[in-house]
Amino acid sequence: MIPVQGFSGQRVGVLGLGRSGLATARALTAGGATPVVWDDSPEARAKAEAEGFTPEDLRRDNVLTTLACVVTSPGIPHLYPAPHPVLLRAMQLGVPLDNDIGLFFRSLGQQDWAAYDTAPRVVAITGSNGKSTTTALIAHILAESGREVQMAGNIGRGVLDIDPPGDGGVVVLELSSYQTDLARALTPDVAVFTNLSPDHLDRHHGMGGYFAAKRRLFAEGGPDRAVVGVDETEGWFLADQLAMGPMDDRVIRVSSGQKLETFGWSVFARKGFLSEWRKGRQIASADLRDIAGLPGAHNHQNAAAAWAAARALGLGPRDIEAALHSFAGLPHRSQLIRTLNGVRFVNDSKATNTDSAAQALRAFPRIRWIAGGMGKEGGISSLAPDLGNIRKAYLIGHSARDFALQLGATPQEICETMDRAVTRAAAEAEPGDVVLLAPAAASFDQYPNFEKRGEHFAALVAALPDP
Ligand code: UMA
Repeated sequence: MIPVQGFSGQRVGVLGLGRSGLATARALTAGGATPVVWDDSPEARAKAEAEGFTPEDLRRDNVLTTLACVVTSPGIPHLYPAPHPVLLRAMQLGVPLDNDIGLFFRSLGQQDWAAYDTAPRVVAITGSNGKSTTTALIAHILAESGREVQMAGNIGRGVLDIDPPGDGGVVVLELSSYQTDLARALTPDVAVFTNLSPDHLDRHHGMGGYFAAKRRLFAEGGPDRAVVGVDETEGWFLADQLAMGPMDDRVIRVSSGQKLETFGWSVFARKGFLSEWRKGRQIASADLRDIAGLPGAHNHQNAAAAWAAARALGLGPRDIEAALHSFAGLPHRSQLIRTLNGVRFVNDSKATNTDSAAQALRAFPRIRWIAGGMGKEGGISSLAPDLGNIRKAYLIGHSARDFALQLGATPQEICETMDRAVTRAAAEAEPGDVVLLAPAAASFDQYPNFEKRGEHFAALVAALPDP
């Protein structure tokens, strides 16, 4: 755990007692502060009490006015669509708001760093898509190169929960817009912006607010190096704002699809090949086409961003390339489960909407597509341009019949259940085919969440008889 500095002997409010809130309460205690905890859910309060924390009702002014700061959780709105009443009242009383990310950055530096040969460094990754894969890939590359590395943030572990990093250690943080929007300190050594597409717009009052929240990662203190995906206008703008000119190599521009040869530093992937350019010359390249854990152009964008971040940390191209090959991918995201008789079985259960299903459909040839579940508004009509690689669709769940109608001439079969879909797809697949679970729908009609859906698919595939 990272003991929180700067609040010793003071009372600090903690609103929300999930993963980030509980880690914050523990870290405040370790730093000598008194966490004053609250959650709107009685169950969450009971869990905190069982851990020895004493809930106090933060809705009361006479509690709020005793606090040096209120630390809130990312899932609790502080502005839009409406501020949580505790946060609004804290603002009206002039009590500063912060989150665990802000506390982390102000508390990370320790006395004993003076004795280290290499001070610990922090890489922070934000963006709409590919954050988790890019984060996990950077951590994997560092670990394969023998570096001490820890991963936290939106990827599932509260940032204050990690161990104090050792000599030369690297902390890799995935940060959501909820987290970057509020943190009072944001000082990574390397910051990565993957890409931008509409998401969480209700929390940010539209696209402008969403981009502004992400941009804060590059503004509050400024990273030494910025890795910026420039496949959208917002990325071009951010890179332009950060650099003194095109040859300023503090900014590493990254793309999937565009050639970027005229900048101080750039990394781009085109047609399956990654190139790194510096000051007008190509200095490294890698063939990404056969990397099983990183299929498709969207993963090549992730690979380019991770490559750039690892280079910014001083790693060599050959070490990075070797590590890309051993990256297994994250569960439920283009995850290769098994190859049987030349047929690949891929779990992309995280593809709960058409945007992410489209990326998966573009990433593979000859697809036997398992899709369906609780479809979103509009069904799969927007996928019409991406159906060309599908040999046949095996449709499951609530939306199976709607999807069937929208598929038109694409061969299809209504299977209802995952069991039947896997059995039918496996029976009909030929060597070179890919049986792809990319549902383009939520899982809630048949599963508690997308993870359980993916696990069920993986279990069924594992149980298919060997030839
Ligand atoms: N709560 C209230 N009042 C409210 C709303 C919530 O008291 O009005 C309480 C809930 O009762 C609950 C707690 O707040 O006890 C939950 O807080 P939270 O939703 O912020 O969840 P945490 O468990 O703290 O997890 C958070 C991130 N969650 C969100 O951003 C929604 C996790 O990201 C993150 O991994 C974790 O901190 C550790 O850093 C998850 C996520 O869904 C994966 N992220 C979103 C995404 O990826 O799209 C942004």
